Amino acid sequence: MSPLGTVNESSKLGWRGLIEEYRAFLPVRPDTKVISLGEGATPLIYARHLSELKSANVYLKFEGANPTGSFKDRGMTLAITKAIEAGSKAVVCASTGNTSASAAAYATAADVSCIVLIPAGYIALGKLAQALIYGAKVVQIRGNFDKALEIVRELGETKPVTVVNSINPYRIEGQKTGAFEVVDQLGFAPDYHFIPVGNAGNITAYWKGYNEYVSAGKCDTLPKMIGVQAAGAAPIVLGHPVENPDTIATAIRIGNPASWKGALLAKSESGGDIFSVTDSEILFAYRMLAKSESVFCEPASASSVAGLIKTDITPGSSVVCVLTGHGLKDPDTAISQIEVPNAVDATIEAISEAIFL
Ligand code: AN7
Repeated sequence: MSPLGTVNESSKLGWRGLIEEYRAFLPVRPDTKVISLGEGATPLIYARHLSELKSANVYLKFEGANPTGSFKDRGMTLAITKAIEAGSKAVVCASTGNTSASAAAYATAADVSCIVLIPAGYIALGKLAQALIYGAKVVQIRGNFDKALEIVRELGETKPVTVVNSINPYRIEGQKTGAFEVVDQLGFAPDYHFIPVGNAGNITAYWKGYNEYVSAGKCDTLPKMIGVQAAGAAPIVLGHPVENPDTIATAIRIGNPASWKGALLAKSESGGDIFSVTDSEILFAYRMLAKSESVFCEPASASSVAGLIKTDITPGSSVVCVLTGHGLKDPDTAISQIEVPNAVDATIEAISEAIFL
């Protein structure tokens, strides 16, 4: 049997988790005890309808396929691995949901305790269920994510706990492997990289990853980084913090991003852009992705595609949109977007009538 927090060699047909696969690019020593749940190696799906719509080759990096259903697992495997190496016994994070689910799972894999602060009433149901069932100490606060992160920063300075939000640099280091995978899967870097922006850690991480892969000779070009915020939570677009951010995409309901500067650098150095999309544009992309591309992601994730739909891109370009989290995280939003059919009698007649045969 494998020891706690390690992945059997045969996991994912030989994939050993992203730390082992990208060891040379990550701050681990030969004797570092790696805490992994087999994260990474997520599908890069060719989006045939979007490709036709934009006269381009559009790919979806489906991060919902990670062990806890979001890209956060990329950063968390390394953040928890390094916390354990440093002798930490407890980790803490603020979260709009996905970070808490991931931190809870990896903390359990490492046998350390996990405390999460979440904004009461603004966490998708699946994420709350995850954090609790993985065994985290969940504190719901009367306040938003920005307030929770402020308190977590203070806890990190005053209590014996390791902060595992993306202000922890190991989170960014782990997440940059998303860019490595895109290049390894495509064989080159795309022309455009669309990505949702909340706390701005992921756009910072992908830009770092692409740059490191160019330096290592793994690809020759860099993509234009296109960050997409929700219109009601778009501090970077507006150029100032947003006191009361609001959007249906609760994952990116963030008014004062920690990696603000990293996002602006990614935009300016890559010749990209950061702009916003409305909730109805997000929901349109969300439904379209499921119905036309067979990919069910959460609303925040669909903002990358909502951004692509609005953008004029050069025909023939290659485009990657990161879909950051799984659609099952947020069943309430899914149900609100569809009509759930009533039950009918279990007879051929009643069923035929229901399906208009
Ligand atoms: C699905 O879980 O901030 O710009 O606390 O869950 O790196 O913050 C989540 C963010 C995009 C934004 N898509 O990424 C949290 C949290 C999904 C997310 C983002 C988040 P960043």
